[in-house]
Amino acid sequence: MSRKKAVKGKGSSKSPKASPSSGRTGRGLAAAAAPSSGLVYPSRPSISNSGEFYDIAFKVMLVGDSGVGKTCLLVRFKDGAFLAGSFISTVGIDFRNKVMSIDAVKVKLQIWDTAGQERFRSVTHAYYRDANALLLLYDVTNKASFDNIRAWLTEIHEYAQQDVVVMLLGNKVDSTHDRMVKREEGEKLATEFGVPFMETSAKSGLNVELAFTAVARELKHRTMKEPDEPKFQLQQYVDKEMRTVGCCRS
Ligand SMILES: Nc1nc2c(ncn2[C@@H]2O[C@H](COP(=O)(O)OP(=O)(O)OP(=O)(O)O)[C@@H](O)[C@H]2O)c(=O)[nH]1
Ligand SMILES: [Mg+2]
Repeated sequence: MSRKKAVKGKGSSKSPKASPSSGRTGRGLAAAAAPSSGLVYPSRPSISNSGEFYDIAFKVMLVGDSGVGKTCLLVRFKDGAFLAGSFISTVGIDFRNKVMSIDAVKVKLQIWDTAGQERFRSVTHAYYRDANALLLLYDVTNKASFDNIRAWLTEIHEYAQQDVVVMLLGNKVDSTHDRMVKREEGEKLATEFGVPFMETSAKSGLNVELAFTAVARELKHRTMKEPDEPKFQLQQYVDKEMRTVGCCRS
């Protein structure tokens, strides 16, 4: 299998679909590269300007209401840090790359961090169709963000590919005293829509790595699975990993 190099860092600003570039007040770039095809196939050589090699690549999008912790989740995963302090809303859309090793295969995740604010919705819609996976977040301390999950799922259904991997994440579980949404409620909703579910904390790091690893495994499995190999069970994998490491994996 040939290996390619990963493009490093943040999204470029050449997108024709970009949000207003004058408003760089948030953490994200106001404009980002236009979506291209979701997968990079092992046989096709690829260009890049960073040093990391990879075998396959996938696009993952973080979606959900403003303030649920999408940017913080990405920063935690990518840099192992938590963005404390005042909340700076993402403007438009931005991406970061991370190469993970899954069963000796280098899997590059190109992770798109979207703005949750309504005014950027038309920008983010354009990126759904190329996403291989969507991490849909709500904030366990914010009931409205949970109630809006149904609307988000409708939107995903409308704009994303039919076989997109969707995972529901209840974030901010470190805020135990402010919790407004029970774990069981999240599980119930996820079961209703047939999507895997887990609770996370970008602040403590709880389950952050696991969420991305599970999605990367699912995508890698779909692409490289042998015909007689059984289907990867994402929820089972997550449950098993959480049992193995206890409740508080970071
Ligand atoms: N306690 C706690 N706070 C968090 C966590 N994740 C994010 N926050 C806080 O929540 C606020 C919003 O986080 P962001 O990551 O910027 O939210 P977002 O979903 O990217 O918001 P938009 O960019 O507007 O869509 C910030 O003040 C963060 O510090 C978490 O896991 N626990
Ligand atoms: Mg953000």
